[in-house]
Amino acid sequence: MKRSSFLRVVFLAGFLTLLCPSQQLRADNGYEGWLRYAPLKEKEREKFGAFPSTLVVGNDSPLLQASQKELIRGLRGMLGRDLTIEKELPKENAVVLGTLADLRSLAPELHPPVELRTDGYWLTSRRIHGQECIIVAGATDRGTLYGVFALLRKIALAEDLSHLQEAQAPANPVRWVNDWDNLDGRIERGYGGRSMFFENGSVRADLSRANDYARLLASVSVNGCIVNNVNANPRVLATDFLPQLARIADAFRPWGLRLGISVDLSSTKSLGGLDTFDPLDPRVQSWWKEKANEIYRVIPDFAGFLVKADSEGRPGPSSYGRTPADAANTIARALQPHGGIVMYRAFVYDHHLDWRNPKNDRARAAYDIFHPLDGNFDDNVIVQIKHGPIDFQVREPASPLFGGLERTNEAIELQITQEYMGQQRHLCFLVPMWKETLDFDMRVDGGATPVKNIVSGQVFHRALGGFAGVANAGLDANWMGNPMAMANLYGFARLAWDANLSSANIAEEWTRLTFGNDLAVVRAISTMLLSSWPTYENYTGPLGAGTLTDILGSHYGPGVASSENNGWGQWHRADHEGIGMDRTVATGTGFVGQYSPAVQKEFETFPATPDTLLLFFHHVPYAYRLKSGKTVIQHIYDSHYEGAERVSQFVQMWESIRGLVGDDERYAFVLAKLKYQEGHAIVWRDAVCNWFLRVSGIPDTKGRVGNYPNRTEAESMRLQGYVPVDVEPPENASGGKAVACQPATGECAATFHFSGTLGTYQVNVQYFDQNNGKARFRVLAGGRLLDEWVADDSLPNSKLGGDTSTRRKIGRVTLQHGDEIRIEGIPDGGEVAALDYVEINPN
Ligand code: GCW
Repeated sequence: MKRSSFLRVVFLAGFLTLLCPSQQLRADNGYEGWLRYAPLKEKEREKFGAFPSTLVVGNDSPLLQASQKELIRGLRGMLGRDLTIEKELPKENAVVLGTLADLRSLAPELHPPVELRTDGYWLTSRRIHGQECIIVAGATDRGTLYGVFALLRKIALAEDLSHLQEAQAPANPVRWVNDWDNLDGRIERGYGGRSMFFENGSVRADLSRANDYARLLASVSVNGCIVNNVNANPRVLATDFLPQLARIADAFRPWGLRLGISVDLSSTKSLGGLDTFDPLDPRVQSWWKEKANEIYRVIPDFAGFLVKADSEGRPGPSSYGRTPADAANTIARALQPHGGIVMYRAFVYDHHLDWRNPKNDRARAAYDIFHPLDGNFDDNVIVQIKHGPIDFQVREPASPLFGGLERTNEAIELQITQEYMGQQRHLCFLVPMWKETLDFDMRVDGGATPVKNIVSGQVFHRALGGFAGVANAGLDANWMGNPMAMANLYGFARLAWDANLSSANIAEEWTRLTFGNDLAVVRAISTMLLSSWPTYENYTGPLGAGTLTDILGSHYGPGVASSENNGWGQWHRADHEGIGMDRTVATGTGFVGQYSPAVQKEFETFPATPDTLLLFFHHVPYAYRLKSGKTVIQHIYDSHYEGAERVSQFVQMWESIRGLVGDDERYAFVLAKLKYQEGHAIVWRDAVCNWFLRVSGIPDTKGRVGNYPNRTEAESMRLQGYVPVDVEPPENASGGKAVACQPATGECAATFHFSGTLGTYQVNVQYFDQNNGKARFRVLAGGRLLDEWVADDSLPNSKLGGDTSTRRKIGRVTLQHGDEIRIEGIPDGGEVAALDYVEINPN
């Protein structure tokens, strides 16, 4: 279905639901995310038999109106109940909704058990004038809205409300998402379709999607959204563009979500007509002041600016010999009178580093640049720090900068969009990874100073700080390209509210809200989620070496050597003797010295360093023995086999809950993704293992690597029309080669004879699904058609290689000795119906 017609269907469905609330019209394509409000089971519903039927709302602000509508919508969906709205306290049980100030005028005797901080809420059940009431009271209107979502969450989780008493407030004042949307409608590192904000250089006419996004974000208490790419287009500040942005802010406002934008620091030149963007030039300073005034005239609750500067080619203060503090303060002073803030990214580094110099280290950059500026930033500036010192790799230590800014506001930047983590095609629940960083104790001045308490402002007594998450949700029906990826958006926001929540808790909560309370479902999905990151790590990058992905291209498939011999600084330094970056003070880049003395002790020596981060901090020979007792090289082999094997179990776990997850559409979608991941994990496994086998020359003690007895290479089959081609790098195809059907040929075939004995087998066809055509494949055995399909996925490459190599699994095939196996390929466009191998495994 085309997107536009699809959206029409979604909105029509929504409209019909409003018209006939009793009818359970469900569009379970993932659009509702964790806000499904699906009818509770009879038994669960009984718990809410005494739930009031009347609603009293304290004031009529837009946020309270949204709160009221949401409560009605949720109760209707889950309990099939409607609420009658009253102005005064009625003579019957009621839900009372409002700010603490509203509550005081209704029932002055009621006080929350603790003082509610900004955005906090209080849920309780109390008698007011003899009537049983459920009270939802917020410190502010926004807090009340969060309270409503919290109450609805409790109902969805079928919690007992009879002794309701909960007062909560967010640990972090800043809980923002960053969306890297370009004004032309593309999203940088977005895997959920095109932008919901922009198209063709303008803000979209229809912003209903942005409104729904704001609702989703508000339900988990996100309070700010940067709507455009950090690689910012100066046009976003143009006078005629601001009213367009104001329309997005309008769509966000009922949900308490404030709009902010990324800005290009050279806007004074490219847009403002000045001949400079020197932050200390008075003309530059007054340009920013006037621009801020102009913004606040159309967006009175504008949140602030996000800045990427002196980074990956973005202009910045270094052009004028100025510091990030100079630049941040200039624009912060423009925003300050209006209450706006500047999020200045610490992701500042030189991507033309000389890789031949063993002392060079990109990981050092943020601390080297920002630590000396501590105390120089204005109070409405927050330094936004990626969680690790490199760039969202599968395993990084906490950035030492968190411990290096005692007199500066900080925020942690987490990447929700799975750029390096399988791009939403692979299941990878990132909450456990984020928690490792949040819980990491920087031991500043010897005390307990975990990252979570630093960014919240608690440790260094900062008034501002918090979380920024790169979300990149798009127009896809399910927002992120995969319903399972929504667990990361949910988890990010829950941690921003309370970083002490456990991964298990968040996984279970999300699963119940998204797929229902069936215990088998909750168990299976939570298990999958919680083991998915270590699994992904296992088949991609080992022991802190970083993701071994193609860092020069898609950041998706394997590309082990791509990080070496270039200036990007994502080096793992693997050669024929060993692997890892020596970052020690004694012999390496000195990066370890950026941590507090207590933390330095954890990383400076081999024996102290945990296995998981060994190669991040040290260069070791392949025969080095880990704490696990394995050698490094055997660990690389074993972990890759274990990881790939584990994904097969995910497929089985998912299949075990068929029929229990509420609807077939999401079930089938996720199953297809998991099956794809199962095949791609093998591509990863083989590429990484073969690369290390070739480079180290040390065989796998278990004899698996380089040894594939059940495979027949396509290049060794009898080829009609197909021609063998080299694949680069060679480890990304079995035997380094594939066969391609050159377009002129029209149709090709590759055949061989089965050499095993009579039995049932599983036939795996490894082919390449390029994104520049829709080739077709047919597989026949002994003249019988086994399977046929169209290679129409949109993987991130048009070439044959690790991004496009895909497995088709054909289960339970009866074969006998001598059967002819024939694969036919019909190319399309630039796609050459390429094949890598066929593997026939006993069932
Ligand atoms: O990891 C890199 C990404 C870039 C991104 C950059 C950043 C927006 O590959 O796409 O640019 O990080 O975080 O600024």
